[in-house]
Amino acid sequence: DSNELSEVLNYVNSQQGKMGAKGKYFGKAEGKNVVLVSLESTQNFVIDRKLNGQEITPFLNDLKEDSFYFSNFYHNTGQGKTSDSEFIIDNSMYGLSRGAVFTTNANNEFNATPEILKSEGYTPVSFHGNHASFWNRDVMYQSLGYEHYFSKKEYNVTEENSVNYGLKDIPFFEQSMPMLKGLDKPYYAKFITMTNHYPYIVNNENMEMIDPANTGDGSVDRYFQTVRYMDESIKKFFQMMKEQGEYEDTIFVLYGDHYGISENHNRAMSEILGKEIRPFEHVQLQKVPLIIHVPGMEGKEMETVGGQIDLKPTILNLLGVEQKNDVQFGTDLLNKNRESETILRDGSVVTDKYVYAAEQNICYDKETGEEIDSKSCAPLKEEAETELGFSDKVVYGDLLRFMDSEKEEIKRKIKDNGNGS
Ligand code: GP9
Ligand code: MN
Repeated sequence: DSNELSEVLNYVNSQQGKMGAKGKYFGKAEGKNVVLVSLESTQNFVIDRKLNGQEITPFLNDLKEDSFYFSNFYHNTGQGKTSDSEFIIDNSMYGLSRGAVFTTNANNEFNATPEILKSEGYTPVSFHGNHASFWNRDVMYQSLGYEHYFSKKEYNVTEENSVNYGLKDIPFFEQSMPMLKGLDKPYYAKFITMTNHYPYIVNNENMEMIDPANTGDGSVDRYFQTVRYMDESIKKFFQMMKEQGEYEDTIFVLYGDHYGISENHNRAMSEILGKEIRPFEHVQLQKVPLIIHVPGMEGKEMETVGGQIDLKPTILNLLGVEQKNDVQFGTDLLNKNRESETILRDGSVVTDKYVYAAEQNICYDKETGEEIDSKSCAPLKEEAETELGFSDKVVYGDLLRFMDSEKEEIKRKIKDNGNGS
């Protein structure tokens, strides 16, 4: 009920309150278009790495030099995979411990970024070359406030230009361009790539821009080729954005949606990384790239520990949009007062000092990777349980439907206090 919502609001407001004033980047990208690019299954270990002497992500490696590049950024997803990443990013709330919010709670009341930006005059849309109903997106997108979903039926998808789940990333971006050009500005446009998806199928020479790895684990070996292909597609996308005159007025947020290589491939991965994969390394492998490009702003590596949960407040702050009494579990990644920390969906926690691996209940020193006394991580474990619990309560109880009456109540209290009563 609405009492439960007040409890959650008290919690999130006290978390946000610790940060103090708006950061110095508030409003720095006011009125700009926002382009989100979901990098399918892309883990951060590919960034700046070479395989057989060749870069795996040459374009992203370059792009990050004149962007904010977050080198300690994690996905917070669970079983809902891509859909969880979308949910987390647009709402700054966690996915569920089981199943996918997109399928189980699509008719809830939300206060998502697309809806907020629509009331600021933005056109919020999503582009993705799969069937509209996959992950129940066609239904959920309406609840999140997307104005249009450019899905498979709006693309020309042939056997020739497809692989795995469907339309390959290069034709996907090529065909999306005229649709993007047709939108009213400013837009909030999400592009969900798809080619770099398990089992990483390579069906054509033009996907062999680098040689595969040779661990003998086929999907790990091909992963580098499909990541390389995706990187090329993003390079082409940026070229087209420049040619079409969209680039200068747009901020780009590129992020990995979730891990690509599961624990079942630890043997091959330890060969690639040249070390044993303990729970510490497993948690570190949940790092995904985050590159935020704001035209005209200088590049900077940001070491703050964060996750997808932080993107909503980060984007809204850059755009200069006030967010009072919103249920957000994340904080603005560009605010230097934020706590350097993120909570993974399995209850693991990463801070600038510690890595807590929940499943095995082991505490590590983040810097050295050494196992340390579990007491150091005990408060983190508790915090994760509290926060994930609050988020679950909001989703299961559909608590945001009480937001309007809660806001009235808050206004009334302020007014009463003002009257000295
Ligand atoms: C499907 C694509 C992949 O449309 O987003 O979904 P995933 O399996 O990664 O959740
Ligand atoms: Mn995915």
